[in-house]
Amino acid sequence: GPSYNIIPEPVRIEQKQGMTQNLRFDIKNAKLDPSLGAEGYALDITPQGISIRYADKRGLENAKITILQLEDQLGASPAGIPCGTITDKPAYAWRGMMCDVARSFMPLEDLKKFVDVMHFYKFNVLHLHLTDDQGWRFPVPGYDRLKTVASTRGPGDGGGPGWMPASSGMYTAQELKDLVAYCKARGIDVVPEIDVPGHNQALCEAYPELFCQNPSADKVEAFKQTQAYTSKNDAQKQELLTAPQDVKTRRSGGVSYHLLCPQSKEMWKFYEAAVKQLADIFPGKIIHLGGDEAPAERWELCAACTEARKAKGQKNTNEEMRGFFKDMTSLLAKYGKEAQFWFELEDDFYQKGQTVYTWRLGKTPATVNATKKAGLKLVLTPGEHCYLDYPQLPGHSNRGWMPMVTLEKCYQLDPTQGKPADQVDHIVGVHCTLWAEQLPTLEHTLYRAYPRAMAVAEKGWSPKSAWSWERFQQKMEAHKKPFEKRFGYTLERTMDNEPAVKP
Ligand code: NAG
Repeated sequence: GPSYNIIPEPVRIEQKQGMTQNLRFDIKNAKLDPSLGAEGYALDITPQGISIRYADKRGLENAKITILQLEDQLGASPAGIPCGTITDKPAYAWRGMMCDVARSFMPLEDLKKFVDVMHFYKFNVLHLHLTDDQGWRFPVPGYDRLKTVASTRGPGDGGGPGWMPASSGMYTAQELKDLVAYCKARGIDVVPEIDVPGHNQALCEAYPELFCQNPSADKVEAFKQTQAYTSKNDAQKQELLTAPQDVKTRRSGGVSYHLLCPQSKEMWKFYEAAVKQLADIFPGKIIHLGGDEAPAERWELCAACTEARKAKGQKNTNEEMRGFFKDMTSLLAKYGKEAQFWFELEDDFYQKGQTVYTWRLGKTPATVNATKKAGLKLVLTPGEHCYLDYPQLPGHSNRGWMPMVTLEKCYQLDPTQGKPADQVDHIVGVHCTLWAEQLPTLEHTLYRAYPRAMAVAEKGWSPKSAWSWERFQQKMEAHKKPFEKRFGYTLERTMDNEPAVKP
């Protein structure tokens, strides 16, 4: 029968005779044992207390978390919990959560609370989405308008879908270094993201010269005759032809047409300074470059881009995108960093060996195959299971368009994709997103993040043989009370206890 209420479920549990009320351990007696495998640990739970073996620094952290969860269980059953041994290590090396501090700024203290909870479920990557249309959140020396212009956003237009409370704020470099240290102490890596070449209206308001400039009147007239233009609605038509000098930090969700101009020297100078700054703050190897949702109409229209495509023999804007990603990747390499991207299925934008994320609804099976063929590594963030900004209970707001992602739907994530191991050996792990257009505070974010992230955590950690939806639900129920005590935050999700989005 059920023994330990541990999420994610350990690889192996051997129950022994007897019960214990004694979960004490002496960290000085913990034994290093690399044979347990990366991040692995083993616990011997006896009436005399617990002894620990661990494979590495993270393994020791994981052992401590498991013991905390056992303490919670003992708290609920004072007669004792069963004796036994636990031998454990993660199925996947990458278990991440993305926090979108660009759409809604989150003060450092709140970010640390977000980290505390993800740590409790053995996530090991914090992905910070630091820039987007709605805000720029870290300083770059010499570019003061990032703070005075790009880090401030007014409230969204009107109520209903697309409406967002105002949000302003920028971290100092020192605050971000504090966060990195806080995460490091808990075995968590931090991956910063700067989204290029789209998703950048905040930057555009501050520094319009980094973006494609308006095309000539002739070109605009000709463009107006094309299907690409006539098929758009009036608002889209207007946005598309707005001069970068008139673009404002975006106050709704959606996709911006304004792209960085790969032909702008100032643009490369700016990103060199930005990458240098990120390299100074974040010791990890990775910088996520976004790369999602960058409609290419303005590259098509831009005189400088058109000329450059011709000169370089690029047949179209897809080839231009590939070239741009390659140049950005080289810029990162100068600072010892590797690029990651949100995968856009339609096109072959990436360099062999790079890591991309599958995210688009319905696209994951095809993406798994395409990335395997292209020699890419893959992080699983399918919208159907891992987009935790989506509603979790029928009756919760879907913001006008979002699909329902119930806890059970999250638990249905299968990182093996039901395929033979050699077809999915490029999958490095699982990742949740908390896009924050409609998540203005930590409270809103945690409400949507949990308990669903616990399901994703189990799928990233536990082997298939240890998965059980029935058991998972029981364990989640058992976590509710102690979770509230630990984090001062409820795991109850009802029809009407979601915090409202207020101005
Ligand atoms: C996606 C956008 C994201 C947005 C989210 C809302 C990606 C890679 N891009 O379309 O900017 O916040 O939807 O769920 O997810």
